[in-house]
Amino acid sequence: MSQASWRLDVPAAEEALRTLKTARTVLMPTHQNVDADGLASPLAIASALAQLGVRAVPVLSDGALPPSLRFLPEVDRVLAYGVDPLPEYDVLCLSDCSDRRRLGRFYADDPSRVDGTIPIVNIDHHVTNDRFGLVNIVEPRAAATAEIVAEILRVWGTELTLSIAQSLLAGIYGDTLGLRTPATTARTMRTAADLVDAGANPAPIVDALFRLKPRTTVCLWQRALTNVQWTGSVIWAELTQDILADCGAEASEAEGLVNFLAGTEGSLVAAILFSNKDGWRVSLRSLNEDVDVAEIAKVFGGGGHPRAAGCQVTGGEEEKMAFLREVNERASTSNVGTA
Ligand SMILES: [Mn+2]
Repeated sequence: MSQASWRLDVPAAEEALRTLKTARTVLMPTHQNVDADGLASPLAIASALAQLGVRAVPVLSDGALPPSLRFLPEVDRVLAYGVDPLPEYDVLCLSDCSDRRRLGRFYADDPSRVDGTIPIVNIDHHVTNDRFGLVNIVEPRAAATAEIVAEILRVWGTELTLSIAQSLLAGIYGDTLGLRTPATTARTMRTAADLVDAGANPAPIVDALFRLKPRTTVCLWQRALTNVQWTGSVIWAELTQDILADCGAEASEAEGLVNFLAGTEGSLVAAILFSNKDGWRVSLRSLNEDVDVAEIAKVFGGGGHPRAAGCQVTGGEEEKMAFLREVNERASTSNVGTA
């Protein structure tokens, strides 16, 4: 299905650069549970700003670098929140962050950090983005924030170095699962091809993001798959802190699992429920065009994309089952005669 192409808001891209250039230091906190797009985008922007003599520092809001993202170029320049001291900063640039609460502990420890007192440049492709920035470049039709960043850097006149090209391609591949998702357009592919022309190499990206996995991930999948359950058309599995600890695994290692479950015949939605102290953090996926999991997640205070979203369920077993029943109901009623 071809989609109407989007057009970069060029004046906003120029205004973003003007704002970023006023900074002595730009801080770039990532969203929590950072993924390839969420980290590669700020890395590419930081490199582009370095060409202009502007210091920009990406910060992992969760305080840790997911092992699968260690391959990203110049990842050594990334700080870990709560581990490394934060530099003084006078402009914030958030990329791939649909709302400020997604900044995890960086937000929770002090919400006034992102109340607008320090100007925010907001670059994102989530349809649920609430345009919280002083400058907002939000394009939901882009398959990845990195796809938008590639356009922005063109406007900025950035030299497309090997590491910038590799970062941006990693961001695009990450969100499109290697140019395979419905959000992937001809334009996405052309941008990817331009990046390959600039020297980016897809092979190590595909290996790092989709093939290589630690043993802990196999342990996690093994434990999760023995506990797969159905609530109507919702296929789901719960991962407790105990399971994560037994396997020595991180929650981020279950991302592939929820995508795997989403391809199960007869399912409309796949969910992984990660238990936490308040209840569960839920990751939702659907392959069905008629089911918008971002809309479903929104009902529970979450957000994301039509095919991939997340939210928090607060409470106990009763609230958990009520949540799953409601997801099933919303998925089933939004859908006419499928699966
Ligand atoms: Mn993204």
